[in-house]
Amino acid sequence: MSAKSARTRVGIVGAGPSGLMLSHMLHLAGIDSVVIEQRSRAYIENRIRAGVLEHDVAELLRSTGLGARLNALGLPHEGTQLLFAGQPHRIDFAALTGKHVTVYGQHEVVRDLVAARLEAGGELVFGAEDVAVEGVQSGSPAITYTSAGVAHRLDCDVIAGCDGFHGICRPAMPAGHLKIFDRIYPFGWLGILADAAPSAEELIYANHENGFALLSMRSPTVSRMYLQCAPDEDVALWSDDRIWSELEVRLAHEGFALHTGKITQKSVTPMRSFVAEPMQCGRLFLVGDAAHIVPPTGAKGMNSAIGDVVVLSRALERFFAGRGSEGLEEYSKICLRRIWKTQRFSWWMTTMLHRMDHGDFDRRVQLAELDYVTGSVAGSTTLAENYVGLPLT
Ligand code: FAS
Ligand code: PHB
Repeated sequence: MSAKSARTRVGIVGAGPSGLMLSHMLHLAGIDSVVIEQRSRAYIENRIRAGVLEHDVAELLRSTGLGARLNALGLPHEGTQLLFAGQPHRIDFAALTGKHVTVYGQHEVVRDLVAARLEAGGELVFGAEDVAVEGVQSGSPAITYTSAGVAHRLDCDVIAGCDGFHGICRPAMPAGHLKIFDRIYPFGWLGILADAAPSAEELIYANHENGFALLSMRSPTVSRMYLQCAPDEDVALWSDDRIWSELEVRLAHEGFALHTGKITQKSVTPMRSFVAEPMQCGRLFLVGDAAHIVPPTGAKGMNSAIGDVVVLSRALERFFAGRGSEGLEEYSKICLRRIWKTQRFSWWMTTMLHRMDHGDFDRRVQLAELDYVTGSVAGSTTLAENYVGLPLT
């Protein structure tokens, strides 16, 4: 039986922050798109991942009509604490940059985007199977997929590969087209979600002899915390008690008391830095994790995905308005300039804060770097301006 066919300007593979935000920005520009997602709506709206929005990303969500829940539930943070040698040191984002970040879970951003797209009559296909792209080097690419047992073909002018690190779009590029830059770290993060009031007002990044720890949060009653562990750590070996007692050790400092509670989620995330260049091939454009991955220490994953969306949506707006294809031709070059800066910052935060087992000399240098960064206005400013986010445009 032949496939059901349809046509759209921009076919989008993946309904994570990249795909949904791109579809939202295109809609605001009057450009139609269809989002093809393999998972269910419930799955993507409950997938716990990133937690911090850069200043300009939060402003972009507000300026594109997505500020209601963000303003109600988001937690503005004007600084963060770096804890090392048992002493906390505050980096004052507001004083150093005039900007702040907002703690607001990625799953909340996804919920807001799904609601906005459905309210605007956007076409989101959930539960798609056998998704494939074809003709990306022709002027008429297409996405094929099966939905509810029916074969579909979506003819597009452009395809956006927003399907994450394990998606099908990056592998659909011709052999030899991509140059891959990859670094795999010898550790991962054991992350928990707990019904426990955050034990501090702001995030605490701790460099401890036992390993890195991060105190984060999702709301006044939900904590999000992480422990450095082996990249292939068996989460079953970590009882709730063991997790709380290790967090207590790594976060210990004068006046600090760890609030514990019911752990509702535990998972281990491996750490890697990854970039695929170029981020485009013909009419296929890679966005977000489909093109690049960072260790989450700098809270850049979702934020850099949104950065790509801003560049691509503006280039597509010019292209479909008949104002030329330069923006599309320059897409990868423009994105990679900002991406490599977020890669550097994420690598820097990761190597400065994690136990690296590179010997005593390197350990002393690591502590000296933390001492310098937290004791120098120049050092603190470089961390602050990268953390709150480099300009989106
Ligand atoms: P995503 O991976 O979010 O979305 C891709 C979408 O494409 C998914 O919904 C997927 O189901 C879909 N898809 C994949 N293959 C498909 C196919 N063949 N057909 C159709 N759909 C397909 N970042 C932080 O800043 N802080 C964190 O703490 C943090 N923790 C993370 C933990 C984990 C386990 C992971 C994997 C990532 C984490 N990240 C974190 C990074 C994360 O937030 C990403 O940067 C962000 O999700 C990027 O968004 P997208 O590019 O939309 O990719
Ligand atoms: C989170 O809250 O999930 C989070 C916060 C900051 C990070 C990484 C993760 O650097």
